[in-house]
Amino acid sequence: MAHYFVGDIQGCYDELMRLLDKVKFDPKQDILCPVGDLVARGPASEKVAKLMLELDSAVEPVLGNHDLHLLSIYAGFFEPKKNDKLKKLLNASYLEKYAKWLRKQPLIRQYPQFDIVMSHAGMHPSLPVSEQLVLAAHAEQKINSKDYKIWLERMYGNEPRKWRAHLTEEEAFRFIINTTTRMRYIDAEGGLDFKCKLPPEQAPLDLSPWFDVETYNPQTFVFGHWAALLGHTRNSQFIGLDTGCVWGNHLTLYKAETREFFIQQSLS
Ligand SMILES: [Mn+2]
Repeated sequence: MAHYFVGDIQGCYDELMRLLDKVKFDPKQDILCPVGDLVARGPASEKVAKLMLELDSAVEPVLGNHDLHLLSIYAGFFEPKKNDKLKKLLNASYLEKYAKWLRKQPLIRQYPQFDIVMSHAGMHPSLPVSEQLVLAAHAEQKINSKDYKIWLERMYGNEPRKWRAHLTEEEAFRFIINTTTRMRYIDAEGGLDFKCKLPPEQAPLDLSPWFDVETYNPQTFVFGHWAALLGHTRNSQFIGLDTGCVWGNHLTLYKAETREFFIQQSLS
């Protein structure tokens, strides 16, 4: 049995299949742990979604911003963006089943046997992981509840930038969603920044990648979301798996048992 963490798939079905072949992935024994953003910009989101449903208990994803946005499109709040290639998925017979499945997925997963914490964008450096897990559990309940559409509508927005005690329920919800699915940089005041998507060497000096801010959380963090990093965090405590397959770079798989990386060049 092995655990394979994989970067942002974004509808890159063929590349994912090549990687699963390469490692001889066996759904009866192995677990695939995608870091979120399963669908959207790549050529075959509908095939990736179908595969996720077929893998069933052999797949353990976390939610990414594109996964949450897909739920908002499904709920009727938005039309797909021009560069989202979601048409086939939105017309698929299994769309309802997929949306239901997606709503059951968490924002954060822990793998204590490897001392790994996984979320799509990362974990806030200034809050204990245990507190973020509590906030995430509340948010996950809302997304999986009957009232999920109300909460999806409340999800959009950049405030509050900073955690503080006595946030309202809605503020706490947005804070943990933004932290775990959208965060890249933290500004000089400790607030989340959502504007800058540049790699760290090109970023303004008052911004730090979240993984460069000093933290007392000792775990290894597995994340995706930030294609411009191409996996380079310069710190083995932080494993960045988004290597921009959908932008013509490559898809990265990480086998936790052996700490091996496998890559597949983009086929498009
Ligand atoms: Mn993302």
